[in-house]
Amino acid sequence: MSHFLVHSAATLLLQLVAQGQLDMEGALTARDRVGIQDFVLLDETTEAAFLSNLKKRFSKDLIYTYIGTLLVSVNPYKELDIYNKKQMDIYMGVNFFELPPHIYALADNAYHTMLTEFNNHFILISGESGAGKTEASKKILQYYAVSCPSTTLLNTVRDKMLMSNPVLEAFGNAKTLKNDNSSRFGKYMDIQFDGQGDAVGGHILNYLLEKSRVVHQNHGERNFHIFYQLVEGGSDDLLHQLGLERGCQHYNYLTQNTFRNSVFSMFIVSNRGILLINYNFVQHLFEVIASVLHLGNVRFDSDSKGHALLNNNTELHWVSNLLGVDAHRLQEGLTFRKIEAKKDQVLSPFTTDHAIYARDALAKAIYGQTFTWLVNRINESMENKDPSRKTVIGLLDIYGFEVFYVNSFEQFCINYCNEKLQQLFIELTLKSEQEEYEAEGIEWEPVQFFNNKIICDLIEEKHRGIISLLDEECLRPGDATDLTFLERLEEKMGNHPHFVTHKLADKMTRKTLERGDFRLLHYAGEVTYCVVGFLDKNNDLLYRNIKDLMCQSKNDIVKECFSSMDPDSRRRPETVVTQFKSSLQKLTEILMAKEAWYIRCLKSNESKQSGQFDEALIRHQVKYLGLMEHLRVRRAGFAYRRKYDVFLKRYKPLCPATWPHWRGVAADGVEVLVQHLGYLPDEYKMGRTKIFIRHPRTLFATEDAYEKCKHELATRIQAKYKGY
Ligand code: AD9
Ligand code: MG
Repeated sequence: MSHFLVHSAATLLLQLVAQGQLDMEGALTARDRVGIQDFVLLDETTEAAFLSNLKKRFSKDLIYTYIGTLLVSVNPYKELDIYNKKQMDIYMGVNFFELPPHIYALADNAYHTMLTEFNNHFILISGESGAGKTEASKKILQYYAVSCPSTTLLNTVRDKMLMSNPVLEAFGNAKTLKNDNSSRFGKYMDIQFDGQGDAVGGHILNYLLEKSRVVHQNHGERNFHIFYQLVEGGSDDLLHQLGLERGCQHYNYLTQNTFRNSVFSMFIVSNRGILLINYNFVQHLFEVIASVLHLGNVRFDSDSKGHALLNNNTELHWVSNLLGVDAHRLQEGLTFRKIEAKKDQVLSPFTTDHAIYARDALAKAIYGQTFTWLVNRINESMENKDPSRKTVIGLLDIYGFEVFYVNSFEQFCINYCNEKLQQLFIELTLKSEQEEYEAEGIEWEPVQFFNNKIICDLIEEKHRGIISLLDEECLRPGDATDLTFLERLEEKMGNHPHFVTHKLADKMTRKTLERGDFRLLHYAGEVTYCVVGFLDKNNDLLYRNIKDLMCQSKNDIVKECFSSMDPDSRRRPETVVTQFKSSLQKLTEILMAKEAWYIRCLKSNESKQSGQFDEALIRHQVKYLGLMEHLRVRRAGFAYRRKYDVFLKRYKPLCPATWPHWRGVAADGVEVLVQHLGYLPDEYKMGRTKIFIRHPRTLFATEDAYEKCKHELATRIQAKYKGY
């Protein structure tokens, strides 16, 4: 072992002692008590050993464990005293394996790699609904906000980044059966840093908000938090102004009346002038939220011909007041459809069902558009004013895989998105890792893994996948319905190993399926989807007369949102799922161009209880997340690799033969260098273009030596100049 490693191991031991993680009796005692902090060091790579280690650590509130540089996190469902300034200071600038695993360590290492290599990174946080992704992304953001160097000017950018979280959570999160604070939109946030490592800006991309929640929630679930925050937490004056009564029971769109802690702070903060959105807009934002609630209370009766009639005018007038649109035209828009026949316009009356549909479509459109508007304003406020020299760390926090009793179009989109992220993970780790060894001529025993590409293809393949068939049905004039869509699916997908329909269900899985259902065997488990509503939700149509009316709104937000929807365009807009598919495609491209870090979040139990380690549930997640395969690849493989010239350029001062110049081939220089550093034959391999280093600790030791050498060099130069 090189002396660098000895130094590193000693540092590690001392730090563990200081942290109370290790007593002086030595490493073995600690190992027995707190388990192994990197699965790569486990004696055996069986699932049982893996779970037992995870469980042991969980019972000691040690929720983080590494697999190499990947961080596994188990949701503790209780506040742990490990997220504070003191902990942040401990982890700042320290090598990955020198301290117990922590999300701060991962954040810090991504940050320092970015600074030293001046390249872009992203942190992929994945796991099923309620596993802890959003909490993880918040911890990382806090870490950067608190621990990066700062100037007063830049503090405001930081405050804005931090504040964007509660604001977007208020509008985009809701209670579901899986998670009391479930993300109902996908979020990718770039944190931009300048060359000194100061956070100088941020940018958010948002993905498909589950806006159907505005008008309907399943039993036991709730609408978006913001509605409750307004009707429960708004001042008397404000509620009076908006025509709202205190209490959710007054609103049809708000079914449950338990009130979660308020994050009403955005408005207070904007009052103090720090933040996010111009104060004038805050009032408009309240009006939008209130108008949606009033819309939900608009009711219809039917006349003798079965046509819809407004039940009473009060709610409608509130909507028209708050949105600043003509009440008569609004009423017309909700009860008639405008049909253009040649040059004439004919009003065709709605049935009550149709009127309810139009009303709900408007509520969803207003809310959905406003959400995007909000993201845009937040982006403006966080914009980096000098983008000349910047690198980024991207944080991806998307809705997790979910299975409910009834699963609809929304779950289909969410689970599809999770398939894509799993595919990305496989591409970037298991697959490309093994391909790289092959390309570099490194001897390698291949590790088998399940590649979910087959499911991604089933869903998204051009002309043949589920999405294409759904779009075809949506565009087909005439008698297309949810059930004809299902028939098409049965016809085209019947034989696919990951697709089960009513007809095949008994035979294949021995579980029956209802007539209107189809089942997908996702990477993370089976999900039965009910096709009802698929076509409508995918079309997401809003009648033109309503759209036109909203463009004339006196509420600046609504006006801006609807005008940008291009109401005059005769072109049919892309369907929801196709837009989603291309946004995920773009996301994949954004991510593929960056260096990846992974956090795999595990849900400890289904009942949101602290201290409960549901072994079967966790085993299932460990399996489908591919953690065992990842571990096997990691153990057999190499944690670190760099092109010869890059490696040599950085570390050549450590060896007299390579410093200051190496005249020969870079690979030979690297060989001389690592020999000098005392690398053992088993610790590294020389590939065709790169050096591969098995354990990060070897590299860290080299890096320590480099820092020391740099310091000595600087001191020598200083001393030399002092002499003059
Ligand atoms: V979803 O896919 O958006 O439905 P997430 O985002 O994976 O889901 P979330 O981060 O919201 O889950 O975590 C769910 C709940 O678990 C939180 O509201 C906390 O109560 C709890 N949690 C998660 N992580 C931690 C943690 N590190 N410490 C304490 C935690 N509690
Ligand atoms: Mg979340």
